[in-house]
Amino acid sequence: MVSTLIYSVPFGCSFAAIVALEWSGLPYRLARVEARDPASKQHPAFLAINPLSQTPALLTHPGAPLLESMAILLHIAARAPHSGLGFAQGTPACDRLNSVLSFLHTSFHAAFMPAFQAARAADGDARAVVWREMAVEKVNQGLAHLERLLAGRAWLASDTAPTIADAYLAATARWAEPLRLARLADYPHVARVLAALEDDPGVRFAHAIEDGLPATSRGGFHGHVALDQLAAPAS
Ligand SMILES: N[C@@H](CCC(=O)N[C@@H](CS)C(=O)NCC(=O)O)C(=O)O
Repeated sequence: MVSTLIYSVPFGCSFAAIVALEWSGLPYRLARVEARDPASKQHPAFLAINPLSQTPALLTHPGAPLLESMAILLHIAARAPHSGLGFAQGTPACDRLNSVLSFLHTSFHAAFMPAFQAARAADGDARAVVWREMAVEKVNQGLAHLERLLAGRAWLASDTAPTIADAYLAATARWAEPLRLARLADYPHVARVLAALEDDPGVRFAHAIEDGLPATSRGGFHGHVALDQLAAPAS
């Protein structure tokens, strides 16, 4: 079954799911949401799939939406059991993966939200200063924790190959410098892993997709689908 991932630009955390799909070798299509274009972000077919208007959303089958990054990444890993993207539940490796993923999602991703809020604030909105201060503190705390997790390890949850946790790290840590929240050079283990990820064909593919450039898939990508063509969820 060819699944369809709805991703958004610019800089969506849905980047992680593109990378994971590419690493998995599973067949998939992509549907693009332009987050700064209301016609795209509020497209009725997208809202029918996710009324929150958030990405990622994965149609595992036509009309069968799966929402939330964690659920989507774990679904991809489970559907590609020999990819090394995830591990069997209940094993120590899976416990570490689940723990790292939860941290990345509930603490690290969340740490950036006040900075995005500040970036959208009207000129002169005094709250923006406070929001940015919150983001600087929390993002640096998050990077310091990731630095500890990565000391002496090749990847966040594996020593042999990247997992879905590294895909999510690539999607989120890239926000720190453009938003001027932290310097990655202060976190050498994080910087090392991010540099390795930037060199990875799946990550390069996801960047090319986001940037609208020709993208070379390892084979799973079956092209884009227009939002109009998305199947409505079965009621
Ligand atoms: N809990 C959701 C949050 C996803 C999320 O925040 N996505 C952002 C892009 S990084 C988005 O779609 N934001 C648009 C909005 O909230 O209106 C998940 O983890 O999938």
